Amino acid sequence: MIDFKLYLITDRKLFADSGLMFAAVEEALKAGVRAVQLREKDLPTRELLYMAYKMRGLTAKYSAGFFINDRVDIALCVDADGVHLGQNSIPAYAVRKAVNASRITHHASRFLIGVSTHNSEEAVIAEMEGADFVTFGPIYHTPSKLKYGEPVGLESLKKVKEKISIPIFGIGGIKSDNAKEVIDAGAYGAAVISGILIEADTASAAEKYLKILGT
Ligand code: 3NM
Repeated sequence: MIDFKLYLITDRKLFADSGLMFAAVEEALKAGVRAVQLREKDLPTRELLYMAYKMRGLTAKYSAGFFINDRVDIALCVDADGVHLGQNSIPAYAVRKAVNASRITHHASRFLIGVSTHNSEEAVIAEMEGADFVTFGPIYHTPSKLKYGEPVGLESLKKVKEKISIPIFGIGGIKSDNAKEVIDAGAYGAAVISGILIEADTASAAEKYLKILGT
């Protein structure tokens, strides 16, 4: 069961230092954000682990879900609620097997697996391989177009929605003023970086999304 509609993703490069990022994430949590993904792909392992422990503590304080991008090992180390896999990550079925082996004794709740997808084939495969949810995008142009490719648009979101039954989070350029059309096209929720983290008033930016998406 995915009990959040707004999926906040981190990017420490938007901040002068990581302390400011933690402060912004805390503001968003206070405003009601229920899930955070730590996505700091270029950090050395030990720095990432340290940041992950800290973010786990912060999200736990607000009873929010916590996901680690790509690194299943770090997700398990810090007792995250799940992992978010890319197309080049270990596939979901392999993660599930490893996690079942390591958590069986002390965890009642399911370890959640999200997968980043960019076309319907990837989404169908993610579901078949055991993902609990996918992100699908980029829906709109993002400032970092080179990294994420051309927008896939709302029509392709509608088509993916017809093909899979796990929740789909739209991602890429989703702002509070276009979030409703993403939901209307079939998304369960929205995954957001800049729409929340670059806003001077993080809390009110988060509240705007939550009002549209629901918590
Ligand atoms: N993944 P913003 S788009 C991290 O399409 C990410 O898979 C994407 O940032 C994908 O909310 C994206 O600032 C960037 O547009 C999302």
